[in-house]
Amino acid sequence: MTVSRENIISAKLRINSNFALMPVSGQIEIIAEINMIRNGLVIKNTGNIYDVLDDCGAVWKCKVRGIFRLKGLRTTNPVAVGDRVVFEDVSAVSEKYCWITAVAPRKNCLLRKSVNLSKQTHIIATNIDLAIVVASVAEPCTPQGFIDRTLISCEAYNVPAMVVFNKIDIERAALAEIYESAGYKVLLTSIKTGQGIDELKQTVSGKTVLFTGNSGVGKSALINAIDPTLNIRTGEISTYNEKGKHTTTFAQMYPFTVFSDSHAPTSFLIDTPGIKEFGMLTINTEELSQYFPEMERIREQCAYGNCTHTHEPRCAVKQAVEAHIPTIHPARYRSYLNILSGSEIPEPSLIGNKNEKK
Ligand SMILES: Nc1nc2c(ncn2[C@@H]2O[C@H](COP(=O)(O)OP(=O)(O)O)[C@@H](O)[C@H]2O)c(=O)[nH]1
Ligand SMILES: [Mg+2]
Ligand SMILES: [Zn+2]
Repeated sequence: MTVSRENIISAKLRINSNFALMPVSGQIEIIAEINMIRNGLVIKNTGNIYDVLDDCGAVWKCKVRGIFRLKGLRTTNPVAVGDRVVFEDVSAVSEKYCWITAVAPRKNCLLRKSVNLSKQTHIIATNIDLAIVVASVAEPCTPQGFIDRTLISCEAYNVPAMVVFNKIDIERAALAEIYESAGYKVLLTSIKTGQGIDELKQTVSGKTVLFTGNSGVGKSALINAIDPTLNIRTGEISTYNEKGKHTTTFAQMYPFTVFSDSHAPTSFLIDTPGIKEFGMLTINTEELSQYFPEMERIREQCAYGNCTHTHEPRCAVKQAVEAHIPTIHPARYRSYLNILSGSEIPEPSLIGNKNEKK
């Protein structure tokens, strides 16, 4: 086909290699210089660079165009792992990065305090179906208070949570019954013996799952056990460099096909660095027990509507503890009182209050 200068309609848009010189009708060809608009899922975020997985399984390096503002929230990253985004594919004009132009509304998100800027928060991940709080029974032993604070954050941010006690080959999980009686799903695992790994696979199937917990408990090892092809580095305890500052470690999402007869990823596993503290809500005294589901379940039986389950008469929670009714485990009640009374009051934060959503 001969193409003369006159019968080429040249638009002043950019060329996309897939769509340049599309024959339309007769002798006319159009050079359509149009940037492709694509949809994708953010699977990694380092600094201002985002890795976005498109629906065909390709990963694109993106940056954020324009300013995204979340209501009342100052974050170091406007977009985070787990976000569904719209981006402009500018690969045809060989720009290094594509541009994220929109972010879909989130169903939830988890934040932590920014490492560098104390007044800002960092979004760890969004759109989480399940947070797996990984606790280790030994080497290192995860303290109960740490598990409780993490669970409070999950409750407050509307993220369903469960507890996995890992390294069960070293020691028995003494704390497991506490969380079972509180109504959380609990799993005992070991990557050494393989205990609980099949059930863990079933649990994550079809979900976007965030693994959280202190450093060294086996988050990365568990994700590797679910999908051995991932080969995530494990045993990296040093999150501090020689100056005593955190090195930058980020959450990363791994698409994972649980059942090999399907090519599309059925699960998305998010590995996180050891997060000491989530950016917490301003939780006042009356509110705290809302984030202990076992207390929340019976609070209507307390004589006072705003019962803090401490000094009030005819308090169903205290009565349950005193009567050794297993629904309120004394260890959880003690933890509740510790958090209420002082140093353990969570840090103020700016988003995700359960009440605002209702
Ligand atoms: N004995 C034992 N060691 C484990 C188990 N899971 C992980 N580890 C070890 O614990 C160390 C830390 O694991 P890693 O996955 O890096 O922890 P992370 O910091 O939570 O990601 C590694 O040396 C693992 O081999 C387990 O079930 N049993
Ligand atoms: Mg790790
Ligand atoms: Zn009460």
